[in-house]
Amino acid sequence: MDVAGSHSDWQQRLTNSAASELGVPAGLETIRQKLVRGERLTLQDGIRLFENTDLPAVTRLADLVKHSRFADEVYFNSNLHVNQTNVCTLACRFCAFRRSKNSDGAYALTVEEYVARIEPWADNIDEVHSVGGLHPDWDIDYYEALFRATKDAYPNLHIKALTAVEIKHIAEISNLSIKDTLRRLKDAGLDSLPGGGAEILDDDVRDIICRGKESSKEYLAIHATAHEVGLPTNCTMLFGTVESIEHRVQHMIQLREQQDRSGGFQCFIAYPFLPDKTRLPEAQLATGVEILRTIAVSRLMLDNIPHIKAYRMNLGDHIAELALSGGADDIDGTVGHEEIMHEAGSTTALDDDRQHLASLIRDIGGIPVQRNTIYTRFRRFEDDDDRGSRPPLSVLPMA
Ligand code: V47
Repeated sequence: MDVAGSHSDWQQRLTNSAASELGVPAGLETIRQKLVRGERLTLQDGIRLFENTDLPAVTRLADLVKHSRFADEVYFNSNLHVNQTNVCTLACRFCAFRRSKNSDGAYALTVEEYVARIEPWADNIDEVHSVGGLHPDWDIDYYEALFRATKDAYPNLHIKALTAVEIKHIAEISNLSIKDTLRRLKDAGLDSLPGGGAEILDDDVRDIICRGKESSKEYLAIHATAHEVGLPTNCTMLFGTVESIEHRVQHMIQLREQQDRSGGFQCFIAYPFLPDKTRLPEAQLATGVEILRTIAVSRLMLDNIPHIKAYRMNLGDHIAELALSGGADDIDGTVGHEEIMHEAGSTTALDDDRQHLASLIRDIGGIPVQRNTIYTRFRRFEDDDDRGSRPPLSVLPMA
């Protein structure tokens, strides 16, 4: 699977661009030259970018690469998040969302309840994004029924669901291989996998922040298998817990190498740890500068993952906007309902207003373009594209 697009086209534009007029400081000149020559950045380059205190220079380089690929366009989609359960057999220390099965606030949606959650939004969305806890009693039968019922009710809806560790859990309790699990879920209607759960791809760090979760190798292997069976996926990084800068760069390099092998990552999302109601008092937490630098470095390191998402449900509108000027090209979707980041302290407004997303994008000089989940259909968003005034994107002819 190749979602990376034509490397040579954007690389050529980058080479031809006015990069040399940018006034890149001496410390970054070698890296700029490598980018212009289309050379891969190394671990040391990544660390040097992180250690460079000239944030505008780093974000300018990232913005240059973003513009070489996508010019002024910035992408978003119309989607809804529905979490099928918060019951989880794991207890990751960074997670404020999970509950034990019989505790206050624990819930597990029936298939009917899940489908009913979508109903009020169905005319305005083309993607449902669903992740949840590792429910001790749900095997593949529940998820097959869930996806079948969803597709029966909303055939045009793209189902992006289940993180790698959920796939592992379903496979284990259903006595199936990862590949058979993914194949069966795909047959039932699953269209792609979100990127959650990568955290930091280092098993010592994982042992501190999410003991018992899938290993780094397993995260990559499950995504590779998804790519193999024809399911595109996203990938993520949770930063600002206990990891070092080197861990972050190594994380990006591992994703880059996996992408070389299996090619199905569509986008990368880096989000900082939000600490409310979590159990990680030793977390470093990331400042605004650190967040912007991390997203910019990801654009520069991940030369084979086309899209870099600034997830406003985690970052908030202000930082998300700035990230769009520093390497990110995507602001995710309308979302509608969100629990994971809001339980942990996010105050980002929950709305389904495409006008609002478009205005954030225009604010940084971008052209808002509505995309579908797998970035194969695009439509410029116009001022009169009011919420609810058009059929869902999936049934519109694309320009
Ligand atoms: O896997 C959990 C993270 C992820 C916290 O693929 C936290 O398009 C910060 O992955 N602070 C779920 N982060 C969200 C996710 C995602 C979101 C939007 C789009 C896509 C996509 C993926 O949230 C979890 C975990 O890594 N998370 N708790 C927290 N306290």
